[in-house]
Amino acid sequence: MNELDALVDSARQGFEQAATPADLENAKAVFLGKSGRITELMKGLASLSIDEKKARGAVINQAKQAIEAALNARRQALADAELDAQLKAEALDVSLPGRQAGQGGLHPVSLTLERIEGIFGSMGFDVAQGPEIESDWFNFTALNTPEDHPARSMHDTFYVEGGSDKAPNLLRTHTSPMQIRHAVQHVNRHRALLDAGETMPEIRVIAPGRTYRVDSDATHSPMFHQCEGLWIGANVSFKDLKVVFTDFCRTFFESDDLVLRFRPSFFPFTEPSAEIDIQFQSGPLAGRWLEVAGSGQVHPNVVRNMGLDPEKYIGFAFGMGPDRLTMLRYGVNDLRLFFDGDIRFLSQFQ
Ligand code: 2NL
Repeated sequence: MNELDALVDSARQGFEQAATPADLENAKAVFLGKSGRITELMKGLASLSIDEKKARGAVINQAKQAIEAALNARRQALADAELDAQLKAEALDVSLPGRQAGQGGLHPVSLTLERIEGIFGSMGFDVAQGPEIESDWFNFTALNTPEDHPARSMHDTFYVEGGSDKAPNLLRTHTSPMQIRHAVQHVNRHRALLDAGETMPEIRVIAPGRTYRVDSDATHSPMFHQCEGLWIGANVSFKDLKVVFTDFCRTFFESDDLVLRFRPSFFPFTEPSAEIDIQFQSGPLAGRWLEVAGSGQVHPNVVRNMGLDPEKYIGFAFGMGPDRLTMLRYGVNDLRLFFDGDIRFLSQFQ
């Protein structure tokens, strides 16, 4: 074997032994690099005659081409091996069924709130939403709640830091404060009419949302939902409240023969006041009286705090618990299920 064949052989072996692309580039340098073996042989041509240069040069070139071919073959082999390894590591079974993108949905209590808003909306009620951190004035004082009322104690209400007489400093215990805010805005918007001694358009609004009380067991959660309603006008009566609330309950529970009972009660913000009970005539809850809301004629002091003359304007209000309505509608017996966030429970409402 001549000297050049031996060189090509040794290059092939060197390339074959290179296990990685980096090894291969190092091996290449030995033969084809600036001071590699082929380059050295080319330099040796300088001392030869023209004819010898031609003959020897052609042979060296052949060897160089053979080495380059071997290099390219090995490069390709290493690249193929790398791709093979990658494909093995990332093996996909394309025959498996695809994974569905998880589909979200509304929380059962949100479904109830949407139902309530839809029903009252169709009866001409606005939907008012507002702050969950409230001031003492909007949450208690404006609602005729005495300074020494137990609801105002730390025992029942979550107070937050930074409060002053005017600054918001408690988590609202009901959504009534939002109704006061809405009523005051309404009155201000119609100030000119009122000043001219004319009658303003009626206030018809519901206030759904989160509320907070220091309370926690199977039927009470420190965060719960409330939806209050307010109807104020020059010519509204308890009859209107009864009609509207009866219609609401029958639509909400999809039960035309559902019966309502207004039972005398007491709230600081209404006088007279009534608890509202419902009775199903069929189904699993038939025959039992179930308490669903509180209601009453808005107390004159509260009407005055809205900026209205209680001699001219009369109002009716109600408050209900959407969490409890959701439990009744779906037959859920533990309120805490709504707030545990267990997907096995929540997905049943989709
Ligand atoms: C209950 C009691 C009630 C009201 C809420 C109300 C709101 C304003 C003025 C007067 Cl702005 N009253 N709200 C009235 C009576 C009862 O709710 O047991 N809720 C679950």
